[in-house]
Amino acid sequence: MSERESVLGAPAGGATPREGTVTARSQREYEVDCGGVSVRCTLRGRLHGEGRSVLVGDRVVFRDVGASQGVIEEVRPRRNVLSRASGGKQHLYCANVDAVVIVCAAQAPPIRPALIDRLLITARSEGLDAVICLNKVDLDPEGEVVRILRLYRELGYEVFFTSAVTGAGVRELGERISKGVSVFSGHSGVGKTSLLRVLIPGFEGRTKDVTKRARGRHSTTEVYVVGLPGGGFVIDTPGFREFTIWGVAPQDIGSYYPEFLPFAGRCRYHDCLHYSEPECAVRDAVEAGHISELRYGNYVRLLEKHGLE
Ligand SMILES: Nc1nc2c(ncn2[C@@H]2O[C@H](COP(=O)(O)OP(=O)(O)OP(=O)(O)O)[C@@H](O)[C@H]2O)c(=O)[nH]1
Ligand SMILES: [Mg+2]
Ligand SMILES: [Zn+2]
Repeated sequence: MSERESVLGAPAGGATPREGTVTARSQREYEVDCGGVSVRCTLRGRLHGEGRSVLVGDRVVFRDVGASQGVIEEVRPRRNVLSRASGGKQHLYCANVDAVVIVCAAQAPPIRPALIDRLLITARSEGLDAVICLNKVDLDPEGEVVRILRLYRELGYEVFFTSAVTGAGVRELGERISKGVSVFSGHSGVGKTSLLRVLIPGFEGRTKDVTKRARGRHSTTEVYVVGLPGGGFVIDTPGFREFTIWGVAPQDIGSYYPEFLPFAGRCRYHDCLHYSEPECAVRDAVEAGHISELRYGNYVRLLEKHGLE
């Protein structure tokens, strides 16, 4: 049965289970899109009991319990799931996505290259495309941050330079994400929702005034999906304060640094962590200027934080 048929065919107050996609999630409620119609759902007690989480992007089976109201009974197997760690706990935040757009700002808030690396590793470890978007280039078009992001581009990463204020680069970004589902990920205040406002005419974004915490800024407070006019869907997320990678073994971190690969095979130890081992070809390459100190420094920071006990 197609989604459309299921919408039209469901009896009022419906006993027939239907399937849809979770498009938003607040404290206790989920919005489920079923053939273009939005249904507000709660979670069946049993799923609560099993500690099963329902994420934006999940395909779910739900049962109608009233006008535009339903109860989620089952979560379909996921293609992938994005998670991060903070406070030593894993937080899942969306499922079934195709690409992660790592949004950072040329200025305000300051860039943290190690964070970009963490997000790149998280995306790649889930087999997802990763795209970097340096926003607010209007504030500092030729500054240090732009130079750092050019380095990432030289390393083969896809980097877009955008401004939600002047509109520069936003069309190119929109074209890149016009297929599948992308998630905008990055610190609070880098301009994720502002970029969506440029990409989607008339779109306001789901924000709340967080007067106390953020001096009247309109921070995104929930994860939700929105469609782009040229095709594709974007998941907007609340900016995070802390993002730690989860589920990547220390000895694997180096494999996410493509510039290490030509040298890593020449280290004395085949399981070299390129940290303090003797005759490490990667460290030699950093000293010789073949690998950027910035990237190697990020690597060491990740290793020290996640790997070395
Ligand atoms: N100069 C400049 N300011 C921008 C740009 N994009 C966003 N801003 C401003 O930066 C601030 C934060 O923008 P938001 O879009 O709310 O940032 P966000 O990433 O969605 O933040 P959270 O929802 O808290 O995660 C707002 O005051 C925007 O007007 C830009 O390209 N240039
Ligand atoms: Mg936002
Ligand atoms: Zn080494």
